[in-house]
Amino acid sequence: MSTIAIVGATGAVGQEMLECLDQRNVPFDELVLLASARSAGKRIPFRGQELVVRELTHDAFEGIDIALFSAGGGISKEFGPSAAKAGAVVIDNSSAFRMDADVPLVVPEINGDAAFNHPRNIIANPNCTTIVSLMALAPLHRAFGLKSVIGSSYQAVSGSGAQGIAELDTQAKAYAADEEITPSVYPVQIFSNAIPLIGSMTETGYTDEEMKLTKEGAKILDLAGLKASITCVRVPVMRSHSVAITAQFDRPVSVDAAREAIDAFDGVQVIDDPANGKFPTPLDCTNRDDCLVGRIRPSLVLDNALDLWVVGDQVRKGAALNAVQIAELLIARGN
Ligand code: 2RA
Repeated sequence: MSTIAIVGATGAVGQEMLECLDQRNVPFDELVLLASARSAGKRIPFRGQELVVRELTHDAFEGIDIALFSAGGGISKEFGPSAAKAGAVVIDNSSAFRMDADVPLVVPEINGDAAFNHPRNIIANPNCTTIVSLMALAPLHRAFGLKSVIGSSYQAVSGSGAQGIAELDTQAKAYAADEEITPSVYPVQIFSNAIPLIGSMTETGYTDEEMKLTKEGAKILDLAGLKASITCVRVPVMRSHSVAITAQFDRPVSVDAAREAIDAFDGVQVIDDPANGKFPTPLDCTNRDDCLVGRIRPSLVLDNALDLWVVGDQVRKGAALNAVQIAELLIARGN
């Protein structure tokens, strides 16, 4: 079996990785938790025992078979190559290596086989909004040939990590107490608000977050000509992302055929009877593995196109679960 390390074990995604490893009974010999010197020594309960967090250093990866990274791009860039050199397969949740040609970018249900070709011993976990969007788009692409995507995302504060969750909680309590709300994580108040800017602006007029769906989607679907135009919005939701999508295809598409294609795909379910109050919301998918799709309808604007709504737990399938599923693929094949 394997020795697994989690880098960033005390963060929101790191904690969720522990949950996923436990709940899915992922087989391993030893679990090593690595974090900053500030967190070293912390004791984290796991399967009735307590794991002691070790300090992340360049030589902390001896004997590690799989290193799950979720500590930000800077940490991944600094320590990922050391882990890979020590023989660990790095599964990195940051954007550090996602677009490197020799690093596979993997959603197991979509392009799982790509995980086995990792010449640098590094595998990249896609951006959460990309994962959630593609869990709806991938089955439709296979059935009808995806051509273009136009969308808007409604992204949970968990996308900003534990600090984002704490910010919304603090502001909600301040609002309830009729106290002044002072933004800190975001440029403006997030409670009872929506912020149409996630990440940093690029010369295209889109943010780097918005450009990820185009770039990462094309790589994961192996669809070089994919066009995607999305507006990413931060909303006062705790931990699940939602994406409203208009998707155009090469071939004619029907709502029934789309529902059938999505329902037949692992990791995603259709909840789509809005006339009878059945549609998926961020709360419906929170703490769940599956992404949920609804409001599927013919586009009123484009030919061979559908409008739809997809939700997914940003911390779980959008980050931790996807990374753990990649690790499961490697373990099942003996790394
Ligand atoms: C966000 N997708 O939601 C980005 C990073 N997790 O902030």
